[in-house]
Amino acid sequence: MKKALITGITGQDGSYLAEFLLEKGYKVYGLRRRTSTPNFENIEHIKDEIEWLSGDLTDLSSLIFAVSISQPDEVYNLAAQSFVETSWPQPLFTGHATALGVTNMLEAVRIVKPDARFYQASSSEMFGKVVEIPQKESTPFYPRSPYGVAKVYGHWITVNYRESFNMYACSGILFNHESPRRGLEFVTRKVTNAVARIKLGLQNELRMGNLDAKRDWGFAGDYVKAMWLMLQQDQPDDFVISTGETHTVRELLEVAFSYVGLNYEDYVVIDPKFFRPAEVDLLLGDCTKAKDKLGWQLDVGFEDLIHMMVDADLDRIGKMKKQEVTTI
Ligand code: NAP
Ligand code: F7E
Repeated sequence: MKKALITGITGQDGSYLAEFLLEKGYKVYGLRRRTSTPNFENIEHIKDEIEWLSGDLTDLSSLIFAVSISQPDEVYNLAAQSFVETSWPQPLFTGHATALGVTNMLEAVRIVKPDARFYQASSSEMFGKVVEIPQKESTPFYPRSPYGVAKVYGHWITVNYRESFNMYACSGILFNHESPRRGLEFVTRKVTNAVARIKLGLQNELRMGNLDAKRDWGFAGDYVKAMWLMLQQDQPDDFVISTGETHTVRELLEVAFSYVGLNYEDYVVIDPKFFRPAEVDLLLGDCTKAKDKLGWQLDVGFEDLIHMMVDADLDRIGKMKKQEVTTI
């Protein structure tokens, strides 16, 4: 039985990856930081199948302990301060967790289990103010936020450990990927949650930032398969994972609102509060290398993804509303 250690297992990607690996027969260890209230929402359904370890990316001792206990064949480093907007008011925490946290995890693996295969969750945010369209593995980085800068460090330290210590370490440069388990502050989920609330009569406006930003949005369930594939190759390497399509935030609004028979222009209010100090205007990935070398392909397209998320939010909020009515 293969053993995998996942950091960031309570997040969107961690929960899909844990499901995927359990289905493949892996023993899954999940590193989880202590929180004052439980945050198992994404992982509740498989919570009892996971071996839980307590730790934090900023605490090397906890990572050494986690690798010693789990003796993993594969390590998926998904934990990070992952919300771009928060990286401006919290640049130092973002740097500690999202940048130096990667070195901590690599050190724990190098010291305790150097033959473990290592996946680093790198990001299309590294391309930032893009110097080439579409972006591929060889495109130079130009990050535009403390988050993007931290991810560039995480990417290069992963490459460096591969080259310095001959470790099997891969960096997956993933473009935006979404799902019903996406955090509520990210734009897709903010929109689908608001659409459901407006449809159910719980909200009547939606305050948004830059509607002209363009993103290459895919489904998280498809993307975690690529992470696993990267660790099954003969040689470690870095790969871009994307859909090869880009859409504006405005198109996202159109797709989500029209799905429930509404016009977004009747509800959306532009609020300067949601504009960023420096924006990433356009992301569009070229994942030819992943398709050719990994045989990776995606199943869910943009419109189906947004419809799936609206349906999930309608269902979740509808049930909560019903519960409230019956308890009153
Ligand atoms: P997410 O939902 O925000 O999950 C982040 C996870 O990291 C959570 O489990 C969180 O724990 C954990 N975490 C945060 N700080 C930590 C720390 N100091 N020590 C230990 N755990 C910590 O993110 P996601 O969307 O699943 O993304 C997974 C990874 O891929 C992240 O590294 C992200 O930056 C990267 N990425 C994401 C995308 C995307 O579009 N989703 C694209 C490219 C790269 P709590 O539950 O306690 O908060
Ligand atoms: O913003 C614009 C915003 O917060 C997307 C993370 O997973 O993907 C994600 O980062 C775009 C930006 O994601 C609102 O200005 C407009 O241009 O959903 P987001 P992100 O910043 O692209 C990358 C690949 C990661 O690695 C990150 O971890 O949407 N936008 N109005 C808005 N964004 C938000 N959040 N809220 C708005 O009201």
